[in-house]
Amino acid sequence: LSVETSLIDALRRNEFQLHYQPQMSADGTRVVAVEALIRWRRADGSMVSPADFIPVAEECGMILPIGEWVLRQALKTLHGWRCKGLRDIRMAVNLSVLQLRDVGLPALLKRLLAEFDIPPEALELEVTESMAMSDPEKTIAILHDLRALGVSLSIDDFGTGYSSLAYLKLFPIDRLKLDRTFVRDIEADSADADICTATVVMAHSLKLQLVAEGVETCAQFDFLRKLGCDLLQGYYFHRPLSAAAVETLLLSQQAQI
Ligand code: G
Ligand code: G
Ligand code: MN
Ligand code: NA
Repeated sequence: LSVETSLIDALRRNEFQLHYQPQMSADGTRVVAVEALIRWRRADGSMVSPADFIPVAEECGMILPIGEWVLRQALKTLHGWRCKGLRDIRMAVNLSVLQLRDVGLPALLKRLLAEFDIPPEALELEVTESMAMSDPEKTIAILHDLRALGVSLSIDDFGTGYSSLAYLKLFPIDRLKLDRTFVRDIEADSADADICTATVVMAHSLKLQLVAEGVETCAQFDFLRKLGCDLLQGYYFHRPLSAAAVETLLLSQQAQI
């Protein structure tokens, strides 16, 4: 059986799930956003990593229906939280390059935002640096169309692709997500620490927020907090969680105010 067939079956049998990883405020105390991350739990209980099946889904075209499922599920979850009074949370969703280039994307987003009564700014779309830079002129036009809907935009895995700063400054985006490979060795590798520092300065001079990814230790958190990172994401704070676990977290956070 081809993987394509099993991806079609997986969608039909509801084998995909979303987990949500919190993004913390600069001081590390509050959850201000979550990133939706897809999981495939097969009928036999085994888990398949998106790193393995997303590239296959991109090749066989299944990424469009899967990507639509992700957007719908993420907004449905957000709607559920908002109905419980948890209205200050942003939902970030990863886009594949085929979704980004799909002419139907703005209409799909508009429809889903209306269906779940979500203010557009509560949705953030993550586009990787390599996707964005593979055809930057086209990306600028598409990002402007998405921006016109009012959604937030971020560049994911920043620092790992071939970036053109000339184009970066033309992208109508809200934030950069510094790739976790730079965060990982902050303590051991002074070049990586310097890259983190320079990227925060650059992001801020472009009026962008900087999200540090892959924060795993207190020392990394301290370093990044002192740099003035705007948002922090990583296992040190939270792993990707179920919707129910995030809800509990948000409710307890709200009770503290
Ligand atoms: O969550 P995890 O580390 O297993 O994710 C592995 C990779 O899969 C990451 O690069 C992540 O961006 C990507 N990924 C996770 N969920 C989605 C999704 O819903 N859509 C797309 N296109 N990529 C995703
Ligand atoms: O490419 P993208 O940034 O979308 O991928 C997010 C992936 O990073 C998810 O699969 C998530 O599980 C993983 N991730 C999140 N936080 C950490 C972390 O602190 N350390 C590591 N190694 N991976 C992380
Ligand atoms: Mn991401
Ligand atoms: Na990333």
